[in-house]
Amino acid sequence: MKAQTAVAVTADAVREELERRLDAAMNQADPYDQPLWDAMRYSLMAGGKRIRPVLLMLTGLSLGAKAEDLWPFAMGLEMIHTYSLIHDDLPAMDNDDYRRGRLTSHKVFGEAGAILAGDGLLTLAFETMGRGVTEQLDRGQAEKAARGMRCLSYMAQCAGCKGMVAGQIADLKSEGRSIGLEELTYIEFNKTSRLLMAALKGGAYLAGATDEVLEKMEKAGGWVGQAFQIEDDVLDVEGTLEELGKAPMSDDKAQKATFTSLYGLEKAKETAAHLTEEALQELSCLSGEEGEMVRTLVRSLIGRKK
Ligand code: GRG
Repeated sequence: MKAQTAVAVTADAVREELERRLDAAMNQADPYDQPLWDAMRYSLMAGGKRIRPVLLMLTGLSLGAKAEDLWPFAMGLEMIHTYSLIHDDLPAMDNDDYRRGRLTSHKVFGEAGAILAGDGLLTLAFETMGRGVTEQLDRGQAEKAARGMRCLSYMAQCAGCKGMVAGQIADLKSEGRSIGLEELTYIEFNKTSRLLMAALKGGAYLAGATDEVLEKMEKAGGWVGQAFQIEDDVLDVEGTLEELGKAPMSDDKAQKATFTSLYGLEKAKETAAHLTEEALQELSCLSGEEGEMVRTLVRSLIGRKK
């Protein structure tokens, strides 16, 4: 992919380049830690949709950032997302056997192997982003480094105990109980929206966007995440193991309340479409072909097959 030219990149080109960079990042093993890297690579390179890093790249480019300043954060975000999937699948959490069309990490590498693969990816994510910032400092790019630090700190907030981890504990504690819309919204906002907010607002931070744009990206990430989660719930009911790459009806099995179990499939689909429209309004401030690609990608999440 070209670093940045007058010609807009495509989402597929971003995805391809991301695969190449993630693959290269997995080649750091020493003889004694090879099993750790094997487990990290197994999950990271298993062909996820890469929605979050692609959104971060396209949002940042649309707002004027250079690709070279965005890559460490796009890679970091996908590493964080993959760690969360590995840990979510563990016997102590959702106890799932399939993910991304393969056996889950703990099925192949054992529980300790899967826990450490997740830990390795989470910490490598912050090492990668931190290295991006220090390289900017070494080049004397203090303003860019300040943007990078704002983005890094926001990523930690979205992923951690004020975001996805908080959503995960609330989710686990909700199992087997009947919960209302307020609690469900808290869970889904934190478990799912936070990393989409990290993608959209993260890209905007790196581009040095105004407070007004940052706020729009945060709101859009919230709406996209909630729509994405509702679609995930719909797929859990309507999809197959082959289509999803993971077992369907997992929420039912875990006795988890979802938007579909509370309101039914039709209302769920309608709500996801409405939330997507709300997001698209906020995203209308993104200019150029990359901005259009962000909106196209967000639209495509509705009615997806996996
Ligand atoms: C373990 C701290 C911790 C958090 C886990 C990611 C997660 C939180 C739970 C997974 C279960 C779930 C339904 C999460 C909602 C977000 C979601 C739909 C994740 C799957 O994301 P995709 O569809 O996956 O982008 P791919 O494989 O395409 O990357």
